[in-house]
Amino acid sequence: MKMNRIVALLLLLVAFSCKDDDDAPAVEVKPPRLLSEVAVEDDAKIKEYLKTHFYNHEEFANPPADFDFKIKIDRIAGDNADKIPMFDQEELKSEVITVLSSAFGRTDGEEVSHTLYYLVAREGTGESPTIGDNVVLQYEGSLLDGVLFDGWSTPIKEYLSGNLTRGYGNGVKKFKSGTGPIENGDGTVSYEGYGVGLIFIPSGLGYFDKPREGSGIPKHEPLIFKIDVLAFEKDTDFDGDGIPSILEDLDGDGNLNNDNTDGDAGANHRDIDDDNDGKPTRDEIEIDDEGNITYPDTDGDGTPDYLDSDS
Ligand SMILES: [Ca+2]
Ligand SMILES: [Ca+2]
Ligand SMILES: [Ca+2]
Ligand SMILES: [Ca+2]
Repeated sequence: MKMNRIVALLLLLVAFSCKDDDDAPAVEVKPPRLLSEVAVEDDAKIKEYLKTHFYNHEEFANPPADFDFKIKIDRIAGDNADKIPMFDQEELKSEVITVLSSAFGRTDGEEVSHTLYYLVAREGTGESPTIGDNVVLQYEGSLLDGVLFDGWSTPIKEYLSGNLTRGYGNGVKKFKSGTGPIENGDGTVSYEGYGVGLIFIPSGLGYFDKPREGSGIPKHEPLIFKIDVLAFEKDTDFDGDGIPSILEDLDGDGNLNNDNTDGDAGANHRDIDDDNDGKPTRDEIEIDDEGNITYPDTDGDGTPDYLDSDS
């Protein structure tokens, strides 16, 4: 509201000052920045960061007896001038992920490759979750300038294809969990041997130009997460329709939110009637005593019943 008034006032002032001047430039309205343009910029920012900062690699390589397995990052300078930049550590890895600008409400049809960087400081002793799993973790999110915007220092459960950024979910699934929860006898639990690391997210795999209000995240800003991947629920079935979420990624592109058979409000992993024929998915599949799922195709047209609205 306040903003609108200020804008209105500014427009009025501009209109006023241009009144008697035919040569004055028209009010400039900036077009929204292109995903492709910001992607290049973000990648350069992240690389620059990785080349000018180091983490406590030595402690992870040879853990002191009392080491807490927390990542510490600092700039390469002064006493630390001889440290190895994260960019040159072999535990830094990356993955290219394609983002459609339509994911941010754009209509320009852009399809832009983004590089997600992640650094595995400690390999977990367990398995890796999929992008369709509930994961128990701890994290700390910051901007490249070190300003913290979010964090959770006790175990929290998150659904990797839920209301999270693609960069975050795709980063977390690169890590392995540990063992636990282990009861400490005083009402608390702990985990051992869990994966620890960093995720570097370009804004196109983050919030791009739509960070939540009050989140402290500016538009078009890369994000860094320190994460501890403690545990996960293997084959999480988020909507409880009998099919593990990861198996609802029908096109197999690692994005569960773009598979929506009936075109309603819910992608299949969060829809209990995937073909909207009134019969719950759970009643259109068969699950045996060992948990094996079969997908009947009654009319034999190649589309299983649960995805076939006319059978
Ligand atoms: Ca499901
Ligand atoms: Ca998909
Ligand atoms: Ca649906
Ligand atoms: Ca159905």
